[in-house]
Amino acid sequence: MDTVLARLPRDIASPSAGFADSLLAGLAKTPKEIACKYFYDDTGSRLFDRICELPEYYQTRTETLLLTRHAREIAGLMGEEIEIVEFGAGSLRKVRILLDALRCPRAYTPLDISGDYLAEVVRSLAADYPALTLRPLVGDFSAALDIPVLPGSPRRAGFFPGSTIGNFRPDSALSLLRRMRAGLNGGGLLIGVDLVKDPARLHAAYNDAAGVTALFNKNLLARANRELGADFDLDGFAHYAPYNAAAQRIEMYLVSLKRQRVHLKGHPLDFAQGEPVHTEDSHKYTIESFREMAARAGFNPRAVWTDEERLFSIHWLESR
Ligand code: AVI
Repeated sequence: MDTVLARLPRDIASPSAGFADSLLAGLAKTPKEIACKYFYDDTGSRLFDRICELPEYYQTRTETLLLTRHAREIAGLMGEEIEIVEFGAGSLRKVRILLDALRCPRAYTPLDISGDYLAEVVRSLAADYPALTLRPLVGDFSAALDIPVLPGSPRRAGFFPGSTIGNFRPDSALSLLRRMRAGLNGGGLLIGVDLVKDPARLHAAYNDAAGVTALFNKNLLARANRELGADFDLDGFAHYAPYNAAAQRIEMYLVSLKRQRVHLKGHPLDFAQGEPVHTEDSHKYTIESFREMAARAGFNPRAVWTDEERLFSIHWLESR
């Protein structure tokens, strides 16, 4: 089956145009920054899939275990004849656990920023679930959530796994949850949230021995070279990912190893030796602090599942 990819109505601009403008604006700031949503071109999405399989990256394994363990209970809470809307869908692996447990889901709407990657993974899902209505949407779910309603207006259930909520600052996470609630038209949200834990464990997860996270981080620069003709020297920057215990988040940076000038779309960009470029935050929550934020966003936290080591949590939030 050939699946047609539609774009979210408010996200029709070329992703590369957005990348160039955002990069120039972010690198003109002090301190410099690059928005983390630009990690996910085709190469970055594949690198992220490799991160999910790393021994140090406990998140994916633990969330998959929790989904598998509690799939029937989750399916019961979600109900029948629903449309699953997945935000930042990625590899579409985890949703298969839900699809297998749900009785007669009406449709599945995965949203992702990486169109090429989405097209590929949707093709293989369509082959495995031939009876399911699939409606892939390309777009930035953090900016636009006006998802067109399907014929018959099936009840929606949101799915936001992977603790991607942690990549938003708490105030932005709160407004994103509010927008999701509005976009779900009264339906609930199943969301994965990484938990506060031993800093050494967190540090290892973002500083893996095989160096895949470093490649993922540097892909921002490689992508600028590929797509925008920039001349970043990838060996001139180092991956740096400390845990900020006071803010309960991993912070990711690319640190310039020397004084250097880079060219981007005719603009010279200067980096001092040791200058950091902030590329990502990954906030960690306690079960209680996340439930409190969800309640402030207008959800009723109805159920939560966690593992024996309390590494990761999955929450079912009902719309109030
Ligand atoms: C997608 N997101 C939840 C990942 C995280 O853990 O914050 C992105 C990531 N960054 C480095 N490793 C993984």
